[in-house]
Amino acid sequence: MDAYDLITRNASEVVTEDEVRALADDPEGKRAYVGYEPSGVLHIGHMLTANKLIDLQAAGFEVVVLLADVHAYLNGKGTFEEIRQTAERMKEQFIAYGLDESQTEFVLGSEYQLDESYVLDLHALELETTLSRAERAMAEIKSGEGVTVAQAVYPIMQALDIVYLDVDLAIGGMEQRKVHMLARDMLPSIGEESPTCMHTPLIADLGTGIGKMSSSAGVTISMEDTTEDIEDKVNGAFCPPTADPDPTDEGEERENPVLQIFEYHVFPRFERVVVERPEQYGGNLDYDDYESLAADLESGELHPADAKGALADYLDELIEPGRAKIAE
Ligand code: IYR
Repeated sequence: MDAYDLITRNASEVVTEDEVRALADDPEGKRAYVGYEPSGVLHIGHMLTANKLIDLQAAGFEVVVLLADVHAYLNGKGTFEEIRQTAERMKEQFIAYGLDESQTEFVLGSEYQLDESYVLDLHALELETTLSRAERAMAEIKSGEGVTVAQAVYPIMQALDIVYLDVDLAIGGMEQRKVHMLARDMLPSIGEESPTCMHTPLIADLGTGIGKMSSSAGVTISMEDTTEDIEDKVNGAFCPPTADPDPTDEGEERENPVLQIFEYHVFPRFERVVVERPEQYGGNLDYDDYESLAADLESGELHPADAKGALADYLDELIEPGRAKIAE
């Protein structure tokens, strides 16, 4: 796989392709980052962007993980003290998950976001950005009802982070795209460059395949789950024996979250996937890419129950080091 393909594999959106190609051509010394509001425990959503950081490290990028404590505070996630304690735990879990500590720079937002120059640049950007633009950027991020001034400041700070962390590439899930578009449009107004961005897909709700999996609603998978929890959750997942499920009666689109987790979590981290089956049901199946597994599920060669059994085993292996860290 060439550097561009590795950097962009499994991305939903690359802004822009030409800009990322230029980075891929000369990755030496290039920096990429993801920011996370510290939250109790690492879950499958964090793990998806972390997979992308692991790809970027493999391609030669320097990787920055922003533990966005001030952002979490502005989004009503607790006191500074609570949030910072959570950030420390989260950092350990990221390392346990597979981010190479020697190649990853972990930064707490408050280390630089309270500096005078940052605050003055923030105010300059506030002058240029309309309230409605900031509010729109937050549609998929804000927690709770209503919009506070804090939530309007949030995306402007996120834009400024790209400048202050001196990164060449900003990564986030698709829910971050409007913040990144704001950054692309508005940073030039304070004399900074438009940043290059890349967005990872959102995984559908495990139980229904509708909407996106989230830690606040529905079923998610996290590093706190036991092996049995994972088996139960995966067994209960929506997984029709076709790669292109029909919409619901209400016309809502349904994804197959079991296939999505194979595609975005399992195949990027394992060279091959073995689905164990008793001889009487045809024996083991062995896959070295996602497409052949998806094709077998669609054709009926691979039964959803067998796919789920394998998925639970591989997920458990990915989660085990982080789970051990939590138990310490
Ligand atoms: N908005 C993110 C957290 C975040 C991301 C970046 I990239 C920042 O520079 C700052 C905060 C979230 O929703 O978790």
